[in-house]
Amino acid sequence: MPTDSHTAPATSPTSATNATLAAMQAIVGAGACLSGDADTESYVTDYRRIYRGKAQVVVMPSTTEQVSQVMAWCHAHDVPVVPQGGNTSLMGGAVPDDSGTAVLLSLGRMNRVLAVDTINDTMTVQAGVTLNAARTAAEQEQRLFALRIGSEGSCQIGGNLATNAGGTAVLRYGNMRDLVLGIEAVLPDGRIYSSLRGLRKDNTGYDLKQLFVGSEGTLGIITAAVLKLMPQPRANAVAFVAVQSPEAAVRLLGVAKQHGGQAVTAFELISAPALELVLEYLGDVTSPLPARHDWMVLIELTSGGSDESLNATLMEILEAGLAQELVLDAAVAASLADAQRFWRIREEISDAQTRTGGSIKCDVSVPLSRIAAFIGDASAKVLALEPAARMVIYGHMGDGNVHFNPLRPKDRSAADFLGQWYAPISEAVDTLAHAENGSISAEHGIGVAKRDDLKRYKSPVELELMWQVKRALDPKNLLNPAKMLPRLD
Ligand code: FAD
Ligand code: S2G
Ligand code: ZN
Repeated sequence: MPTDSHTAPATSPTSATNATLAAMQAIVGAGACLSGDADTESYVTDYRRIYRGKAQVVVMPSTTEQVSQVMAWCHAHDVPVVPQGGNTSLMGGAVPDDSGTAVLLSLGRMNRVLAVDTINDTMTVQAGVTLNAARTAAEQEQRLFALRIGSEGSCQIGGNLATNAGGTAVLRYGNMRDLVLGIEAVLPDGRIYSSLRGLRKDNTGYDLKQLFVGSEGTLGIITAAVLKLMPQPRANAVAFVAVQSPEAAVRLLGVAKQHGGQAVTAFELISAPALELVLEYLGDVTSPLPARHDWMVLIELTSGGSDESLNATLMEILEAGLAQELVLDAAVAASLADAQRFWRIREEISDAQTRTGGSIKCDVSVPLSRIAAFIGDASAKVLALEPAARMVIYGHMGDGNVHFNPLRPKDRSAADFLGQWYAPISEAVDTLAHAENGSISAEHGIGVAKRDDLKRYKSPVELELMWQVKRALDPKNLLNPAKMLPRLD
């Protein structure tokens, strides 16, 4: 796993830090700045506590104007800036390197919902609004903001945009790129770009806002956004289904789409080791199914109709799946509590891995028609290397995306397992995904973790173009330097 070290700062950290701290305090006030290792520790350590860096100052602006002034000062003084939202990303992109030269700019204080327009079906929010707060604000107006990911309590809309977050409802509603209509962002030199318009059609030149989506804080600091709102579904039907194999799961998805059409909202694969891990981690939940099965899927249908008719559609899907010998067993949620229990099992798999340690994260996507073959080939490859690896495979199969995360055997430490297998296993899995015309990062981005791998999987033209965009917007390479883009020299 690459770590990152830069050249030591030009001047002694103390003098630089004092000057920077004074300048930041003059812009945002002393109460909105942190310095010193103890106060900044939680900001400079990533969610999985794998990447630890150092910051001159953590600055917490409360307005776009303050962000602009912070960026203009750092630009004039050649101080790198790392934007941070909820610090829940998993690729090391939201924390500074250990040089101690960077300012960490946290958007957490810019957390206001600015407007909800239920006629235009849009919501305008500041970047520091958490995903949960955004979803709640939409719900209060009988609308749905459709992004749904397990970190919603902490992750922020700015970070969701900067990582083009996906999650468990992409199958129905798309990812953040599909859910945004306008963005306001502060550029590396402090200029403010704004397209905070709630238009679903606007063909007036390049779609500049989309440059910032998925840019991982390397092109601009997102300070606000206009988000699409959807009708709030009235009916919901969920089932936890045992299937013969990943191939049977893909065919069952086809049956679900045939019978359920647009109502198919989520289709999440769960392997037996993934279920065993999360049940052990939760401790207070049992499997929804009486027997053990190698493969399961969580299916969710939602619609504006009645629960009865949607459940009838779900039963049709399961009966057709049984008739075609795709389905081995199924637990259908008979209440909201059941549905929530099924979802809790699915959503907690991620933290179960983090708590266990020793998870080799391969967040891959391949064409849906190839995902079963990929899972078979990649599993065989990993088990040939390490027969005792726990094959924690789960996630958004409906999007062609699985979290193919081999996990350390119970009797091996995380450090030992990752030390021996992180590189060979992630390279073997990523190479197989690439061979299937797939992606080595379907939703979590590149950060530092996958930066150097990118050179193997992106064409020279793609890498050159990305660097040309980076140089055009950030010629001093101050915004989130050494993240996402590998050096080409
Ligand atoms: P941060 O971690 O703070 O930052 C992420 C990146 O964006 C960094 O490069 C940072 O510099 C940049 N950035 C942050 N804010 C801004 C801004 N305002 N302007 C410009 N750049 C910015 N991800 C998924 O896609 N799907 C999932 O299903 C999913 N499930 C998860 C479950 C758990 C339990 C956890 C811990 C994480 C999960 N994630 C998932 C990963 C993570 O939550 C997402 O990537 C999320 O979008 C990150 O948001 P954040 O605000 O925490 O960003
Ligand atoms: C999810 C979380 C990250 C991981 O749960 O859908 O995106 O691989 C993942 O643990
Ligand atoms: Zn995911």
